[in-house]
Amino acid sequence: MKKKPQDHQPTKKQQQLEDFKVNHEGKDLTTDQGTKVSNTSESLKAGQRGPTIMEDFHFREKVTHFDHERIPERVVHARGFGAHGYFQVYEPLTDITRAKFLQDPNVKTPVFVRFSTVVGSRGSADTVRDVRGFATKFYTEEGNFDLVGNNMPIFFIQDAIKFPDLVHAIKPEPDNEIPQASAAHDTFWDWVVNNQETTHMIMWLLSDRGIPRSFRMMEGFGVHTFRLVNEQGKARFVKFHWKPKLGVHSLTWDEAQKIAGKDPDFNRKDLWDAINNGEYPEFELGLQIIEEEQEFDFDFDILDATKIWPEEQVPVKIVGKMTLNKNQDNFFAETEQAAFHMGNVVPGIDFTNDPLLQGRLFSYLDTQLLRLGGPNFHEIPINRPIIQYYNNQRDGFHRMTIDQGKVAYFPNSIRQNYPMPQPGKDGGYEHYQEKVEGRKVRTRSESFNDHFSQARLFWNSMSPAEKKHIIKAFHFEVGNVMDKKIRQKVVDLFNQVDGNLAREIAKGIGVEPPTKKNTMSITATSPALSQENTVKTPQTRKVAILIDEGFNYNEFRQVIVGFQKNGVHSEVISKTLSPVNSEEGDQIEPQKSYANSHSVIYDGIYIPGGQHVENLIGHKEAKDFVNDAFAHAKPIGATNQALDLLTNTLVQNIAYTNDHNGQVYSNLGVVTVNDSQDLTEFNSAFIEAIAQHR
Ligand code: HDE
Repeated sequence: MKKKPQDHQPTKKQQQLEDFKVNHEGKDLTTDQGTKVSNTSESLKAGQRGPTIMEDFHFREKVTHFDHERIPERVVHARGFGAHGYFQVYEPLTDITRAKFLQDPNVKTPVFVRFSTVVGSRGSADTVRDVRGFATKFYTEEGNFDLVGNNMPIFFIQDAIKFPDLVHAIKPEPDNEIPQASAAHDTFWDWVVNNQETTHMIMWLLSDRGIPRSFRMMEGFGVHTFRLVNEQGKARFVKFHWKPKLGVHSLTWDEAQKIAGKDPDFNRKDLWDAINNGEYPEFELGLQIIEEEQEFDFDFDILDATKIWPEEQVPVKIVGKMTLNKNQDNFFAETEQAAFHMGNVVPGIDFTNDPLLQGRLFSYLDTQLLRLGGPNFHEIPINRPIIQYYNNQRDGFHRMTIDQGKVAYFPNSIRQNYPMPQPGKDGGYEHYQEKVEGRKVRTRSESFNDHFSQARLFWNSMSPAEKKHIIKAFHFEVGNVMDKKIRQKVVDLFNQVDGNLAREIAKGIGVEPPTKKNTMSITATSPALSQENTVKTPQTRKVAILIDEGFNYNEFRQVIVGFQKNGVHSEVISKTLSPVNSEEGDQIEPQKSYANSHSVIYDGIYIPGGQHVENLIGHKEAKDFVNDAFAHAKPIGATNQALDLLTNTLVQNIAYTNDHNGQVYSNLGVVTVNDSQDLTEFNSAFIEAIAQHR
């Protein structure tokens, strides 16, 4: 996981950004005009106790700037976090696209990625149940290409004209602006029962995908069907995927809710820390490709954004890898001012008639004109391409470039028509010449009408644990709906997905089970949909180690070494932050105390043996740590005397606490050993449990 030093080489984009950076270290304070300031803590007054006077240019500048320092937050995806990196293709993709950045495995294309939640405001918590945005800007030698995706492969609606309705329904209700960052309220579920096309997306949203453990452990999807076009002009349909090298992992709902209070920045901090630690998040780019001739070979319409292309039917071809290797320097300048747009494409990548995509092609530029204050936001450092752009667009708020000469029109003879459009063979973007013909109609294709088959496929593909989580999520989300009629309609709607699902939902929300249970016996599954089949690794997991006066240092040290070998992080937690003495006399300074940590922040816990265990047994917080970790099915490790702590917690019936004779015992993620000073075997069993996560 640790990267070699050459990975720190700044990309071309990172070098470009250097020109805009300002280092304030050791500098004199000046006004925005460069005049040195003598006092910035007292305003200029007429007499010591008199009024502040207009003449105080420094006061006016300082306060005016402050008064104007907020910009509108994004209307959706307001809360986000970005990082820099690069992308490299594994093999030339010449056969399928002419896009230059997909031709040469030696080329590192700079990227900036912004992960986000959708519904909450900028200050909302990271771990709410929601879709996550996964937007990538590739700064290619042919201009910027933005892949503006989500962590779920489908969407709520089929036509972009419904987007304002959807968002009004899911955002806080307009009379009292409640609830924040949540779909668990009447207007959203009223929307759902009146829009059957949303059914499939609800299955994803209420699954574990809605509460990712980490941005580093989510898949990303372009959602829409795009086109790739090669040099010969041959086009194919494509869907874009990002596959995280660490696998796809989630929190539990109880954890997610508690983390929202304990550490609302949980996901952004996780990304920031991983990059700072040199554990660069990696995502492989995958393509699903359908030949034009096969457009109608499927039992779904490939232009319908509420449908996946099951991976077992259309395999995902892995074509390259993105590595995020640098944190931003300034959140506002980079993450907040980043502007993504599907319309930012390069030759070789093209659109289809997906009606959701078509609408998005309008919306992003439009909203950014307002959010970033005019038509020149492409000049903001984070948004600039790495190549110079030339055209006759001029003026507008905050124009930065000084465009020389009198000509700002085309055609012209004064400058021999320059800057000059170029034909496709010389790199000009030429839209794919798809044949389109039809009457002007406000209708939807009948091929978009099946709203339940894939929702059922998703349900059928879940493991028993994943199904349980979905049912519980329904109980929480729909249980918060006041209007009983809406709750009843939810049950009736999901009866069309699966009769048992509907019955289970009904049980928790005080309404009748479906009158006529759906007994449809379609059992097709898609294993790729279940997170149980994902990559499992201990790398970058974070374990809490509980210690008190008189812990056993020898055991502590052996486990730490085991962690380090396997890329597992740990934090030592005790009553206070004061140094703690081991039995052997070694001193350890805890990183956290019970007052400022909680088991939900960690992926597992370990308790070494030693006399300290008696103290731990007396600490409610230490027992809470164990009980909570157990309730969340996290790995718990305990060695020698520490088993006595477990017998004082909910773990008592799971942990094998007697007569170990030095044998390691592992049961439901609880790993113990007694009578053993050599923890080699314990370490491998505990690391394995950490890799399994739950
Ligand atoms: Fe967005 N979406 N969206 N969206 N979207 C925005 O653009 C919109 C949709 C996505 O990190 C907005 O600059 C419409 C699908 C991401 O800055 C806005 C429709 C997918 C981000 C907008 C959709 C997305 C946005 C708000 C229905 C996944 C954050 C601020 C057709 C493929 C990008 C902004 C970032 C942001 C409109 C549906 C992903 C209003 C009209 C489907 C990741 O323009």
